Amino acid sequence: MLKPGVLHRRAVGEIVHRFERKGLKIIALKMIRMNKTMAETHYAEHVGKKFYQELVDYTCSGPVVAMILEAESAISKVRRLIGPTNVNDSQPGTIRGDFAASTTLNIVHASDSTAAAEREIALFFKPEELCLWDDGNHSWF
Ligand code: 3AN
Repeated sequence: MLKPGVLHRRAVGEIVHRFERKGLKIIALKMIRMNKTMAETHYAEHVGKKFYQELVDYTCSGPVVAMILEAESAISKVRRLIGPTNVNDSQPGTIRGDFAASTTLNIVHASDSTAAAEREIALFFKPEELCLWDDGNHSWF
């Protein structure tokens, strides 16, 4: 999920490009405005932490772009592309390393497990919004 900071930086295209360049396949993509209930559901595990309120407010402060990326080991591929949660550890060349100066406002979210992906996909997408497709005879990646 590309958080409002990505829209503010006019960087949606560049960040989506990084995932595509790696060979991840987009099977769902949409822009939405998250409301407080949705953000609180999404970040339920962080209730009570000192950054929680700022995180929820930030996530609701503008539109986000939600997408489902498919690949073998997609979770680890995506998390390596985005870089660690703590922006002081994220290397240049990663999305957070290149675009984020604040850990709370670290501009992208990615599922960190299959269980989280299933939960988050259900929160963001209706089943009919997924577009499953294949590369036919072309094995580009
Ligand atoms: P990630 O987004 O890398 O999976 P999570 O799920 O642990 O990390 O945290 C969700 C979000 O909460 C992060 N993207 C970040 O915005 C914020 N966050 C997590 N840990 C911290 C922290 N120690 N200080 C400030 N914000 C944090």
